Amino acid sequence: MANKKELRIGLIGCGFMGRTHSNGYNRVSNFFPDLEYRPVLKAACSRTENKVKAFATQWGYESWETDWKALIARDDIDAVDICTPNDMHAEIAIAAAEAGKMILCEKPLSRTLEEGEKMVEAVAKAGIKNTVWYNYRRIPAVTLAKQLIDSGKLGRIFHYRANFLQDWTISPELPQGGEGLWRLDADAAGSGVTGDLLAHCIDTAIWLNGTIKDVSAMTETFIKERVHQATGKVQKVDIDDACIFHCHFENGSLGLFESTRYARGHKALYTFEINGEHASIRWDLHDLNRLEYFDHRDESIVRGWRSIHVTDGDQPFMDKWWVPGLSIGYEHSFVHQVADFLKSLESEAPCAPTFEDAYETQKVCEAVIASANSRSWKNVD
Ligand code: SOE
Repeated sequence: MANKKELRIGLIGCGFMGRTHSNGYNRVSNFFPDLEYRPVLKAACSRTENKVKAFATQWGYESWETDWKALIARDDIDAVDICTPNDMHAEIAIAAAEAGKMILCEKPLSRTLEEGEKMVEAVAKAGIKNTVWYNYRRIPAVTLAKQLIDSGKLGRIFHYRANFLQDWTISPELPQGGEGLWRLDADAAGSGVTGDLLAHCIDTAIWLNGTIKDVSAMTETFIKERVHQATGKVQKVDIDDACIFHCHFENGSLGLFESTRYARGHKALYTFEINGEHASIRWDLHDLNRLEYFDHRDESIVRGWRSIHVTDGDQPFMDKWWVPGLSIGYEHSFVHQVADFLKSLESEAPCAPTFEDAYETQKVCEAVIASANSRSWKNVD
């Protein structure tokens, strides 16, 4: 460990994502001992002193700040990790880029395309490494799906189908704004399920199946008014509670996407299925180490859906310490993303998805909302 180069991290925002990222930094050198770099947890930052102190102590940060500008001004920080609500992403990222810091930004990149464009410009101008935490790409079974598609096993792709279903906002008593609940406040979040959940599905889809050309969407806000935590008053709800869209991909395939926070019984059901000329694959976050695969070229008497438990040493991310048959969890997708970011420091290679990649997802999200609002098809570009 001592002879590794250091990547000194300053993390802003101590909520759920602050925890997942911090766990990634803490674990990565154990799981990926060959990396040249190791993260050093220099400072955590959050507005509330008691909260940030407790967070820093729990996760092993050397110090804390209550003002993100002070954190960015420090010359003992190499990389800024943005885990704040979405309304702070652009301002912090642009300031961090101007200060020459590398940036790891929580998804979605931004609330709007306009903000996203400025963020992409800022990191390009500063020439700094950047990545956006679309963590599901780095679940080994999802990475295996990418390998199977890229190797041509599926052949021409006809259909891409994805769902992200939750049920945590059904109660009308839930306020908008505040800890965790900023996701219900359009000013803070930008959009509802489109930016929060479908953005994951879109990122994975673009990565696996290429560019999305155009979209036709519908959205619904089931609970029209909620108490706003900041004002204490009942205010209009401007987020999409549910969104369904279909689309054309550049490669000629058709896509169908659905997301809602009103699917009683579903906590985080992210699934996708891809149907190709020769083979199909499907994946379900609730059984995250399994990739289901059907290959029509199999001998007919044994042809059927295979259930690949992705734990074999040859499979992505699986060769470091665990043995076939033993599973890993959601938190490892973040460990893997840290590993890939550290790896990217060893060369000129970017760590995907970069701000520029995430901007493509942002374009689709914006087209989806515009399509729903206008009840018409929208081109993504
Ligand atoms: C919302 O509940 C949420 O935590 C998203 O914000 C995350 O991005 C998603 O991975 C899980 O659900």
